[in-house]
Amino acid sequence: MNKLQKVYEAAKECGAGAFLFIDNINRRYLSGFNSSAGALVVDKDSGTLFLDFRYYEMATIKQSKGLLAEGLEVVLQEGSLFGMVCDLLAKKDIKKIAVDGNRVTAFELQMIKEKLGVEVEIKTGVVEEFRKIKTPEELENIKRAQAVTDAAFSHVLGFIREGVTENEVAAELEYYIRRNGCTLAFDTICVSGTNSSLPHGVPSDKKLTMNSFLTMDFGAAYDGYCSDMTRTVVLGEADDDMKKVYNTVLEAQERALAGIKAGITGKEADALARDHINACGFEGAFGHSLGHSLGMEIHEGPNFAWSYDKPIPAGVVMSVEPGIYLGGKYGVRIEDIVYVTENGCENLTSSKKVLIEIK
Ligand SMILES: [Mn+2]
Repeated sequence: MNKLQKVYEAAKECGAGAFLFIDNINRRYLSGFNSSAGALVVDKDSGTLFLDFRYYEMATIKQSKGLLAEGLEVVLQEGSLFGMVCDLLAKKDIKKIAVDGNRVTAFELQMIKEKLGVEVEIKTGVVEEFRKIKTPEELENIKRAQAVTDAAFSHVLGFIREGVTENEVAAELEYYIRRNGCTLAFDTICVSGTNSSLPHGVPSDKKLTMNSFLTMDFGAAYDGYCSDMTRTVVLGEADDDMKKVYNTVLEAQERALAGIKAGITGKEADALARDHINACGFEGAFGHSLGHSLGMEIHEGPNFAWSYDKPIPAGVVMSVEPGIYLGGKYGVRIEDIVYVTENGCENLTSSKKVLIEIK
């Protein structure tokens, strides 16, 4: 059964004749076409993708190359989008539709109900459930994105020096990613010295100073698929306390990487890293969860978190990112992404993790 058929089955389960998608992410995932506007109606026959003039020609070109979902009908939007969806539903005698409640605003839901004049069933998480398990093609896109991310890190090591600002380091990473055929998966985090204790700190005009940490959390996206990576390096030399913090984070990550495989719960995976950090005297300093899934979005489910007590299936891509944050002092985070398999996990990140001191 293909993606569209699976979505129709979910609609049928609640007595609906079609599933309507107006959000960009799930519409792209199901149709294979990326646009900032449009509607996808999935019914028993297949899918109908309504696109306006800005996207229609591009979609027909992609379809002629076999790059869109099989059996998809691409229709040029003339007049109102909801008016055209309404006509299609009437033509197919569909009186009830399903809509993803997580993916429409309250206003859009009101419009859908008013303009389409059909019964609306709110379903959530149907497509997100399919998206958890990556196909070989999706995994390949993530690997390509991560390869560019790793290369950006190697590149930026030659750029980091005393007096350069956090903003300049972030820009250098982002420029490299763009020049190498990718877009940004999320806003780059680049924090130095005392700012590095802020897990999601924003880069500033602060100049890098000697003998302090610099944490960079960044990622490229290739053909809509995200990568994610964090490295903390030292400009100059690390003192013994800094080395202890760094090595504790690294050991915690290695323990987690060694234990992750299909069937482990999110809570168990999180504990592999957290217990070590706590045992080394840093209780309370690892203030976020171990990791998240990623794909078309940078944060997807499932999670490696104390609050996620369900088993992690094979076929998901997850981040593994322990950290220690000492407020007012500094912080360290090390993040790789892995593909979870039956017997373990494949690390998709290739950058080395031994503490780098840039002299
Ligand atoms: Mn992450």
